Amino acid sequence: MTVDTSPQFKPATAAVEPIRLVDEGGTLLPGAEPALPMQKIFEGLRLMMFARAFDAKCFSLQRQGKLGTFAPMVGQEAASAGSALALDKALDWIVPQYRELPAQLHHGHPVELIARYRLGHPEGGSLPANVRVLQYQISLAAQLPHAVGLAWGMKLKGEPGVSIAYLGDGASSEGDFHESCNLAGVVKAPVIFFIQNNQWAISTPREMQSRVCDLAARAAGYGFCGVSVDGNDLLAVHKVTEQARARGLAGEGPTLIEAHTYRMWAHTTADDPGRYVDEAVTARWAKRDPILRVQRYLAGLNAWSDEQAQAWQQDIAAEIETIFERAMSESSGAPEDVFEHIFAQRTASQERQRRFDLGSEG
Ligand SMILES: Cc1ncc(C[n+]2csc(CCOP(=O)(O)OP(=O)(O)O)c2C)c(N)n1
Ligand SMILES: [Mg+2]
Repeated sequence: MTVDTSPQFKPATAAVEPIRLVDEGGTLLPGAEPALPMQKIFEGLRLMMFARAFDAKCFSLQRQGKLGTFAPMVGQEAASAGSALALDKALDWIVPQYRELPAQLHHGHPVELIARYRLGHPEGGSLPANVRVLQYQISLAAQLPHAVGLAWGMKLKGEPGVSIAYLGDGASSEGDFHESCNLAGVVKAPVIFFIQNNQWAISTPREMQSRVCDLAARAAGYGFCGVSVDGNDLLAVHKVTEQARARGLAGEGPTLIEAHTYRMWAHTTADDPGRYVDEAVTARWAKRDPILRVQRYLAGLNAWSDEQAQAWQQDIAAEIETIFERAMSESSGAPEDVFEHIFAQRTASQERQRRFDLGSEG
């Protein structure tokens, strides 16, 4: 039997070049029009530099045994910061996975609480009521139905806002992702699914995640737009997210953004990427560093210098030292405190566990 090649048998789409405005050397590409004013570019740069230094500090503390396991986002700063810059803190919701430090900070998640969360202080799990950020989601893709619900709710109430749900390339293989996309498409929820394709799901590479040429192509299966962007280009990420937001507000429903980026460090502090990552690939991505790219772009406009970079770094380091000094001088609470934050009324089983924890039951 011959293979039917008629157009009704739709072929898989071919990969498209991700949208990019600024190249690796910091040069604006011909015809590219950045939509970010200078003051916002500086804001984005500061956010990215701060987040990288914050992760470096946490990494050092973790290695000293003073801080728990965490997922560094080094290398992915532009994807996170660029998207957050396109949002409105008062109207939009951020629904993170666990690698969105710059976006959380920009949207008003207090840095003091993030430090406490990483140090294991129970109070780090709280958020001020007016901050439109949900807590971290470790269970992959479980945040996505919530993001759709938030967006659909805003639409039903006639509120002018969108929700943006971050997820990884690995999380895009979960059932929750597909169910969320389907429902969001059907009800035209103003939600942005933002895939941070950092090429890895722990040690599973992107190629093992899906046969589609690019993850953005999946949107077509749910009846909405998908777009690929250079995730290490702050200006491009901002631009596509701004577009996605505008589409949502205009009643066009969801958008799927795939930001091509790279996880430069370990999956978490408990991982050893040396066992599965090719150093040559990491070195190639290092040349596409998102922070250097913005700095080079600004330097090309005579708006940035090495001295300025040094001054900012010192300033940021001092700020981070103060945050951790203060947080580490506080009590992180007693181990049994965890039982205070589950149910209003402890169950018999929790009560038994608590007594065991206190050493009064063997
Ligand atoms: C439902 C579920 N299955 C498995 C895991 C274990 N796990 C934690 S992170 C991770 C990889 C996630 O990869 P990706 O979504 O690409 O995000 P990244 O860590 O690369 O940012 C896995 C499999 C989990 N947390 N939740
Ligand atoms: Mg990943």
